[in-house]
Amino acid sequence: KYIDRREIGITCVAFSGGQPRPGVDLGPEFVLKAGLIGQLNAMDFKTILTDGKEIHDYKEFFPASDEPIGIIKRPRAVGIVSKHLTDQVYQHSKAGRMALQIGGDHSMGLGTVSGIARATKERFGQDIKVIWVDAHADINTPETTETGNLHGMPLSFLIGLVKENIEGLDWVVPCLKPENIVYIGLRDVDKAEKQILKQYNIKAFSMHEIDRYGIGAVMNMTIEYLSKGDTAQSPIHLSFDIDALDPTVAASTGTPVRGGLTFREGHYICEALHETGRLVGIDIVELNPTIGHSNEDTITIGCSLIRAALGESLL
Ligand code: 6HN
Ligand code: MN
Ligand code: MN
Ligand code: MN
Repeated sequence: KYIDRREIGITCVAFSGGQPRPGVDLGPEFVLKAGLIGQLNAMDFKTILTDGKEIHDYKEFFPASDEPIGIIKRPRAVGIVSKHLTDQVYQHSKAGRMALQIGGDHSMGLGTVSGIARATKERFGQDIKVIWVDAHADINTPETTETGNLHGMPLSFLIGLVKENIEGLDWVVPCLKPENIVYIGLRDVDKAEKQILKQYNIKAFSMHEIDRYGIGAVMNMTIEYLSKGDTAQSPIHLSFDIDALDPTVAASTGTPVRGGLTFREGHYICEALHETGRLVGIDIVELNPTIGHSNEDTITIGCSLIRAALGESLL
């Protein structure tokens, strides 16, 4: 009921500034070359490229110098990208389209969640719920980060943990409640992040829980958790970091961690979310085709995860 037409608004974010390794900005180009648009059209979706452009790098908006603030790297570039992305995603979502974002590093989650949250609040008066599928928790604050890489911090900004104004990022308005997040796939969480997860009682299914219960039960619990109370049927955004998958499955990513999701577990997550009928947005991020062996596999899997979340049937 949230998506009233078979239309997908696609924003390809060619950005790597939220982390140090070059190449993640090439993710979208490879995904398009792999034929994603044709695949979605074959599923009877009308695809609408943001501003009619295949790739967005937002470089014309970057400041000439972007000195670190404390240890935070490239705050202005990250801020500008996500500020534009917020408006682009908002436009699609507001028009009742599925918003699909391809990255690019995960700092872009700042923009995707902000845009979707604004649109769903306006359209339905409801708060957005977010499934963050990732090896990492991406919830460091500018105080707790050990690396200064903003792809490890978007959720702390989104839930309002960052009180100080950081130049370039001061536009971010907290738009996500901690109780409306569910993590799946965690296995490399920094000490300070663990404290934040505990303090705010954030729901998380780490690889340990996936091993214990199996992915079927984990998705049942996830959907049950997101279906309580007066926002029982509220819209859901999926932010899928490809590093949630095991590196033997998807090697082309910047911060791989052993012991991840299998090919099927990743797809099952997407299929189960599709079945809820509540998905309004999808991010697929951290595809870095310049890293790892057989990058074709990682890119192909990115495409098939997207199709799974859009309801490609297996039979
Ligand atoms: N990602 N926790 C580490 C950091 O730098 O804060 C890793 C972050 C990884 C971020 O994979 O999107
Ligand atoms: Mn991430
Ligand atoms: Mn990650
Ligand atoms: Mn770590």
